[in-house]
Amino acid sequence: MQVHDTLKREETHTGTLRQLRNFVGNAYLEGGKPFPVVDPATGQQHAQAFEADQAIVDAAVKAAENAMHGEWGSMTLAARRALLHKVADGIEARFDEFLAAEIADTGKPHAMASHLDIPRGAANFRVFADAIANVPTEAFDMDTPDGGKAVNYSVRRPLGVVGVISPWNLPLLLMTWKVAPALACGNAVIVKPSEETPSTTTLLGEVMADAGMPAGVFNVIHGFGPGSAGEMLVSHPGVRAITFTGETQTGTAIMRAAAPHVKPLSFELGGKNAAIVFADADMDAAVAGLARAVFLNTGQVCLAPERIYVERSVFDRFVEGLKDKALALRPGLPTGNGIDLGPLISAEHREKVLGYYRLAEEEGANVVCGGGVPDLEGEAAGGFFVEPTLWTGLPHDARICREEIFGPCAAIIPFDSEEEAVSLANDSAYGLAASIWTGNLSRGHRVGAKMEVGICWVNSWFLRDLRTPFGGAKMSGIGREGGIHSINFYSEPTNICIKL
Ligand code: NAD
Ligand code: 6OD
Repeated sequence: MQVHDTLKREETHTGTLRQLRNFVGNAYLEGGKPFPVVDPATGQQHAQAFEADQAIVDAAVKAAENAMHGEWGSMTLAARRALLHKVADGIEARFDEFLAAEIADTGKPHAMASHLDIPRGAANFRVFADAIANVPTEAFDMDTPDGGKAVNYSVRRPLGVVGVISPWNLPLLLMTWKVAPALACGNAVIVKPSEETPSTTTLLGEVMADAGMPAGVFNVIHGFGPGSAGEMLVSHPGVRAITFTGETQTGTAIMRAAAPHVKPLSFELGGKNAAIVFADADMDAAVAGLARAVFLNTGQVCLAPERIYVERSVFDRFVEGLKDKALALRPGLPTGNGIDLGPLISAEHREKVLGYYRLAEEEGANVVCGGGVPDLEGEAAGGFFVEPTLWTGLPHDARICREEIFGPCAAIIPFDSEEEAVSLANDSAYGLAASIWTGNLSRGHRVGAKMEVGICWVNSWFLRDLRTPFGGAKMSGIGREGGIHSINFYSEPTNICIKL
């Protein structure tokens, strides 16, 4: 089946806009209430999506259930794996369309989207297509009370219809990170992408259909959270599990809505990540590595450090180095020459981040650099840009050091001993990621093992092996995904006990 009208442009009262329809049973549906999708680099609407109502959500659940009971449910593992590789091929074949769609929704610099977001979209499918082929089965033989024997083994079954709710910061990457293992395990999915970034998920519908994915295996519903498609998906009795990436507060709302049906939940939530820089670190590498960590994607990466603890003897040198990196960043339109700082996702999010910039000063921060809005010309003047910002002088209990900001900013705080650094880093309600910068790998190992987080990098950041467990401790999440951990969430074992 060839479906080629996803991103078709239509004249509307606001101009020529891409139309992002709900995708159910391998077809784009008419219906739903239109809402604008804005390019954050210019502040201009570039598309309109259609908010799914209850009838559309019900249709998506029905289509997904039918897929589970039909061809998809009885497909061989080899055929399923081949389809997932074809989906990866499809993303790669339409790389430029995915790139343009992701950039239009997020405003992120071209280099970042082309090196990270889109390649990871394809890689997620390949990795889980292969992972599912290598899952062991546990088996136990046992003595029975009558002196005989029995053998136990387990088979993995898919959960059924899985709801995938994804955020706006790395839209294709984070959505496929959940869709790929869910499909590898034989589930059907209904994806609710962020209302801010619906384009690449909608485009993926075409790729799925063109790859030969049976109708109803991959469905997309658009809309918002409370009282909209998100909540309808979570509370729908036909949806058997929810996998969610987003804010911690949203996670608690989803938990409440999922509770009546006791749905399994996998949550990747917010963070307030710490980095620790020891005096024995390669200082140039630490400065360069942390500049990338703090400012990549304009700080809108859940793993980004917003608290940097630096050993006192190298504090001033580190602060000067990071400040130079911040001042060298060039904000602007994604395709601009040498642009390496995109906008924040929305006017609303910029207000939130600027509110924290003001709060930092009220809490007594010394503003090392930034703190405001850059002066940009042309189309970018309408975009949601902020200056990269660094603070020193904040007390550890300041709200700036405790609450997730999700912007291109960090507080830099001195420490005097390894023990103190560990205790400061762990003193957080969150526990997603940490990074340690040291020339002493024994120390890296020792301190890493004490970090109360899901992932701790030593002398690096956001270096990903997709076979490893990924997730958050404390209020940063529930469960782990990646490799066998994803397979464990998206499938359920049944123990077969055979009396011999
Ligand atoms: P968000 O929680 O506002 O929205 C995420 C998704 O949830 C969106 O699709 C939204 O429409 C939906 N949603 C909102 N309320 C809902 C409800 N009541 N029921 C069902 N769905 C609902 O998050 P965001 O602003 O899109 O993303 C930024 C946040 O995500 C940050 O806190 C960041 O740390 C976190 N994040 C975490 C990870 C991780 O791996 N731990 C990765 C990326 C982002
Ligand atoms: O790399 C990944 O698999 C992943 N889930 C990254 C999350 C980034 C948060 O913004």
